[in-house]
Amino acid sequence: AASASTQKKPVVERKPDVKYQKLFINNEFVDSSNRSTFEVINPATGDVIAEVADGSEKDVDKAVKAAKDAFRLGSEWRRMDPAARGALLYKLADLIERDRAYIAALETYNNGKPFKDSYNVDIPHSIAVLRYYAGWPDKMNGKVLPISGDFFAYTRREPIGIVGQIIPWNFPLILLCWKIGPSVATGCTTVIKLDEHTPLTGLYTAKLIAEAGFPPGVINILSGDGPHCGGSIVRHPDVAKVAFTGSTQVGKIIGAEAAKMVKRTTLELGGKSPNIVFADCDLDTAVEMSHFALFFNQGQCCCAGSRTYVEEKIYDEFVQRSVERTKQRKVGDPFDESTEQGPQISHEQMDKILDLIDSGKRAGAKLLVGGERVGDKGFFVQPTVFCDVNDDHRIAREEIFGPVMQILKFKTTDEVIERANDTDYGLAASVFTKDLDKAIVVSNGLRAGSVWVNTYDNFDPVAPFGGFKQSGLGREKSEYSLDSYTETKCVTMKISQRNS
Ligand code: TXE
Repeated sequence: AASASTQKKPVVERKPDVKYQKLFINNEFVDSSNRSTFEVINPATGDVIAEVADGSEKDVDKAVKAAKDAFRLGSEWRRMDPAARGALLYKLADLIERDRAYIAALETYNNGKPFKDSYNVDIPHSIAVLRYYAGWPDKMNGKVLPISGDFFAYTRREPIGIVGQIIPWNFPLILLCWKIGPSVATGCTTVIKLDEHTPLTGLYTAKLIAEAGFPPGVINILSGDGPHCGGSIVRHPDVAKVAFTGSTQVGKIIGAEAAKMVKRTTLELGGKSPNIVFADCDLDTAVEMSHFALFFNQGQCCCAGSRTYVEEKIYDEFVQRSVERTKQRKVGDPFDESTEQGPQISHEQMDKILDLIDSGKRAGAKLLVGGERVGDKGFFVQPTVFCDVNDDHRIAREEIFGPVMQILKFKTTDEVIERANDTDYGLAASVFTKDLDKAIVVSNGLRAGSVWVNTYDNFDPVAPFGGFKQSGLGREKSEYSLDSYTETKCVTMKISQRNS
């Protein structure tokens, strides 16, 4: 890799060409069966930037058929050596790396996240995730079992089959890679639906999937709406497993629908993650990381640290420093190098956030900075901080999914653990302290799938991610994710004589 000093700055295309707008089925781009399309909006301006094919139930049938053909016994995919499946993922990662500047620009153009985040976080993390999964196919061993009697028994980890996957708009490329990585590594075939707000980088990646040499039908990528296109995937009888990332509300609908056919299901849903700051922390780190934990990605993170519990002794100073930091946060054109915060994804999301801010004000929480829309073009919201928030305020209970920080005061360790756990969610949590014992005791007491200590949002591919309680079902990334894409088969054979 080039060193920082020799690395060339990318040439940033502020209006990247939108090259692919159709459904990707069997390695070909096709119109939707009824030729209908929907508009894709640039959230920084509100302008239409593309018309994209609107996948219908018929298109889902077509895509599932392609995935089914690719999964037939004796097919190129089923006969492929495991290591060759890994090589395809490495190749895809290399192609994304080759086109990093273009894909990062397209992600920013469509999603509104700052280009420096698309380029330095979203694209490199997507590549790392694909490379992580690329190493797995030839390392998933079965076992020979010490069975009693004259038998020989072994297990095999077989692909579940055709997988249906549905992703949201907050990390379009990253979540595509989180989904196709384990599917390909385990030898499944997939039909994945992109979010209707952000289909552009996924459709471009489709082109790279064909270029990498994946056999037709192994990965099919659809654009389309939730209830019809997404719902048809979930209900399709040939889809054996559903993997969904999105709201808890929709996750419950999908889980219930999938359960009717005993489909395997993984759900990665919402959160209201507690971030606990003890008086004995390194305050500079805690202020900066708490700010990052909430405001990163315009606050649109399922694991956003959206309940900041601060110990009484340092509460006033923490509040004051957090407000100062938030006042410096630069909001604006996501293509500007100095921008830290772009627009929210849609008018609807912006309205939801402003409504929750209002509820906070009305409930009596103290608004210290922000609280309004920025300008009247695009969907920008001011970085906002509330202090003196109570546990029963809506802003302390509901997922805001925007740049709105809630600071709450606590006195004792037992009290804060109990309050942190008093929620239907359980996705993530964090602890800031220099006391090792406290860090471990509190981490172990928190009912959340990820706990970060003196840091936040570490998303290394080796680490599992997923929720306790209503934040989800199952784990993504890491070796744990492979279990939900495989079935364990046990083959038992009668033999004439078993010896030790
Ligand atoms: O999510 P939806 P929305 C939360 C966040 C946000 C709220 C609403 O709080 O404010 O959800 O966002 C597809 N059958 N998160 O409305 O509706 C849909 O097309 C099948 C947290 O955008 O859950 C899209 O592809 N699919 C979350 C995906 O579900 C359906 C990220 C997500 O959309 C469907 C996003 C249906 N009936 C929002 N209805 C996270 N966990 O990070 C919708 N979809």
